[in-house]
Amino acid sequence: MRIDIISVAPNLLESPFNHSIIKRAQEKGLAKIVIHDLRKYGLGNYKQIDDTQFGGGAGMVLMIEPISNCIKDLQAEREYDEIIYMTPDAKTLNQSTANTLSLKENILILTGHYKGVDQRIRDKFITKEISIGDYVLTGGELAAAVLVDAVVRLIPGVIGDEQSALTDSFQDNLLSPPVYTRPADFDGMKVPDVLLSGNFPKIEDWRSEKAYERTQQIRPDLLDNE
Ligand code: 6GU
Repeated sequence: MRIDIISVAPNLLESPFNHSIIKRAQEKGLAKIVIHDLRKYGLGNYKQIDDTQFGGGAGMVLMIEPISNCIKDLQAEREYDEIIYMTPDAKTLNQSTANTLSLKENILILTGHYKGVDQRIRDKFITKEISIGDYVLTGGELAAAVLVDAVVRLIPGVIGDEQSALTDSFQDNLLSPPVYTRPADFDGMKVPDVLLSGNFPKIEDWRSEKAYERTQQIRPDLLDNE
């Protein structure tokens, strides 16, 4: 999968993709993440990329020309399955969206800043808008990093243990059950007997039950959506 990201703060995006699983995914050739600095497409000597909004109001808006030119340059190289705009005024990311995106070939992500981008960019180019939660960040870069991490780890071969991505929290709209490792007894705090029993069908039943209990307690809304 190839992921292009257009950003006004490209250095915010370098570090998250140069570690651990996402780094290895790129080394294995399973994912290629390319960051594009919108400033290079800025207008005039000052490389202007934002301007005040029509109608008045606080905050700058990213202008249409630099973004449009940047997207068109990228589209000349390849066809994108999705052009995604990261913005708090959108539907929130969930596991189902991450699963769907992990099957795509080419994705382009546009990250906003300030008051966001000129609405005409959204109308003309954007095929999907994503927020990562009900709070406001200073820019879409960290949100894009979250999205890319959630998507790339689902690409087959990225996570060694194939089973592991499938048993994540949310994969079945349930939170994960509790997990334990050695020692089996720490100062009298014991690991549940069933996990030491070697009875795997029984262990699976226990895990399902705990996952359901935890979801009921912490995120009952996930059960309502079924
Ligand atoms: Cl995608 N962008 C910004 N700026 N803030 C957010 C967000 C995105 N998602 C949640 N908050």
